[in-house]
Amino acid sequence: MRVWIVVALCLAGHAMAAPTEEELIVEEEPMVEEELVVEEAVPEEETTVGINPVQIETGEFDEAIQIEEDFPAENPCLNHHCKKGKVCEIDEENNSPMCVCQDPSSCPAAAGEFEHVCGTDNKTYDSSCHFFATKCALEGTKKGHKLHLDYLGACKFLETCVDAELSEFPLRMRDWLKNVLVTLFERDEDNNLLTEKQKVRVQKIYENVKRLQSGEHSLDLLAHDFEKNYNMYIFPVHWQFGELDQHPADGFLTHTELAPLRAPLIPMEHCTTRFFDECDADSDKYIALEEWAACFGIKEEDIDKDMVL
Ligand SMILES: *[C@@H]1O[C@H](CO)[C@@H](O)[C@H](O)[C@H]1NC(C)=O
Ligand SMILES: [Ca+2]
Ligand SMILES: [Ca+2]
Repeated sequence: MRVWIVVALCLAGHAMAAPTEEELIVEEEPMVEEELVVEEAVPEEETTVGINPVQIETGEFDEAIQIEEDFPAENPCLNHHCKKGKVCEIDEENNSPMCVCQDPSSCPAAAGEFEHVCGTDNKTYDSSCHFFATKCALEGTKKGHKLHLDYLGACKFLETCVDAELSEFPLRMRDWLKNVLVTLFERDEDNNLLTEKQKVRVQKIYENVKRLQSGEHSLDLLAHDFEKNYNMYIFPVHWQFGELDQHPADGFLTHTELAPLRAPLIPMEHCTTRFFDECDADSDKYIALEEWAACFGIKEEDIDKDMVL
């Protein structure tokens, strides 16, 4: 329920919605540790601590890896979680579970165009299940290595992001992050979406936001507010980084970690790709907290690693 409230608000707000599913996280850079994290049997109930509006929809698309439940006690695949694009099969020799590439034709038929996704090859896939199954089949090849899920929805023509638009992007994104946090705060009551420490921080923002009332904010107003209430934006920028930096939480965002935020945003905000590309100032393919904060206009002296937790 919460998801849709948050999402609806985002849509109404600034066309910067961020619904997404956890599976995007699984689209891997082939980093050894990350692969392990995903490949290993993950306990079914991974807790979603400090839940993120962009990650709440966890599991919605999990039908793709339904497991036969005839003999729950005896089926080694029952609690064996495979990453997206793979399914569990029993190794006959020693009756142990193993993950093998899923046949795309075994994916459930897409219920509609809204399930389509666009790959970085600019090819439309029926659903993320079809995408990940296809990517799995290419594992180990250069093509497979380069293929990522780019955005949600069918591939379409995306306008080039010009410099003037690029400079507006962080203004709206920052405002949106702040609104997401405030909404979480408002609905928190006993949901524990935020930790106590986070609540104290958001409380201040919340009181401030009551002044700058809702509605369409012009870019001028947003720019002015950022200057005037700069302090209010520091925490939301850190918070979002922490929400994304979890696979692993190492102070760097990979393409995969960023996907839950990017993928739903790209079709609506054509500067998304360029913004995050340029965010990686040293072009090492990772966005460090310092780079992230800088591209949202947070001053170096206000970057605080402890605030991310
Ligand atoms: C990607 O595909 C869409 C739809 O087929 C097309 O309109 C667009 O121009 C393509 N983009 C690129 C960069 O080739
Ligand atoms: Ca990370
Ligand atoms: Ca970098």
